[in-house]
Amino acid sequence: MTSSDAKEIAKKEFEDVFKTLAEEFVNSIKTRHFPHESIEWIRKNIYHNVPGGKMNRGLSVIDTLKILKEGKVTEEEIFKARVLGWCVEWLQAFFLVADDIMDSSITRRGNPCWYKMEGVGAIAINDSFILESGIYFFLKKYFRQDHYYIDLVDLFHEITLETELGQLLDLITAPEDKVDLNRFSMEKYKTIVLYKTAFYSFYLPVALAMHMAGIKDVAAFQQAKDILLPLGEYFQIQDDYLDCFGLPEVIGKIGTDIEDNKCSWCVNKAMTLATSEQRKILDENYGKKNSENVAAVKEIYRQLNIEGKYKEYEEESFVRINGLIDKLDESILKKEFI
Ligand code: DMA
Ligand code: MG
Ligand code: MG
Ligand code: MG
Repeated sequence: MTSSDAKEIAKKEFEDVFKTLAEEFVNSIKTRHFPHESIEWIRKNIYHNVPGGKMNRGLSVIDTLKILKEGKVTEEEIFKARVLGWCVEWLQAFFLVADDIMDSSITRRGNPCWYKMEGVGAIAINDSFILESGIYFFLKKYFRQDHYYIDLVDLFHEITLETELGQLLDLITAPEDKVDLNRFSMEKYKTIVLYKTAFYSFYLPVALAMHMAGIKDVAAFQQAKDILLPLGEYFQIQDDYLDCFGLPEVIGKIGTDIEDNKCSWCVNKAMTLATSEQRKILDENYGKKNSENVAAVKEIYRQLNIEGKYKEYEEESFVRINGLIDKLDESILKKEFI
């Protein structure tokens, strides 16, 4: 069996748990004797928004647990790691439903955004809250007896706040009515992506597995952050690059960062390279919901070879992050298992 076959099997086994969890959540609403149409609404919300992504976040809980326990994991532990993986995916769904409203996005994972679905609209705001509640329903159902239950609850709360703070900064740095590129800087950009993406996408899945493995040493959690947060920054820079240069058929979503006046890596990079004439064109065209303005911004990106600069950044990050991994003090984790 090749490693890609093994990956496909792991993915399939993870996906199989989704339906069980979705039905458990829906059934718990049924026991409240809620009207049939509300039960069906919730089911549709869940099936539209939770599955269908790359599932990297969810899968990394299981991978991390297997590595930490050096393969000595029971079927029950694997199942519980899958439940935690789905909790991360539900958290992601909760954020994305709201993010698409706030970013005026059109498609997600190749489908219309949930708020764009017929009859949904602003109800999507409450639907996003319901998805968040799913996390705590599953934590209680599967982990309430475990000594680390409160650590899991606390971690989800903490990471949720961090992500919300990142989303706040992302949004107030991109006001719809006042385009002012002077608000942007690489430094501000890094704060936004650390909070809105890196904590929940990279640190959270690993930290959950660490709690399951019984790790208590704060130094070990800090060490995980030291590697995973830079990885998260790299991931969001890639997301920003793809927003502008990726094909919607491939990335499953239509980019809106230029129209939305977002403090994206692309515009920050362009600002560091632009001549005063090019900067003027950026000032005049950025943050406008008109295809001619967007095309003018993309033309400046082409002139400045932002695609090439991204490729350079990618190579540089690969070396830098590998350097961080090589420098890891392995004794911190080993101490936990002696
Ligand atoms: C995503 O930022 C952050 C969260 C918390 C969902 P984004 O708006 O760049 O994401 P996407 O490109 O997927 O809409
Ligand atoms: Mg978005
Ligand atoms: Mg956003
Ligand atoms: Mg994006």
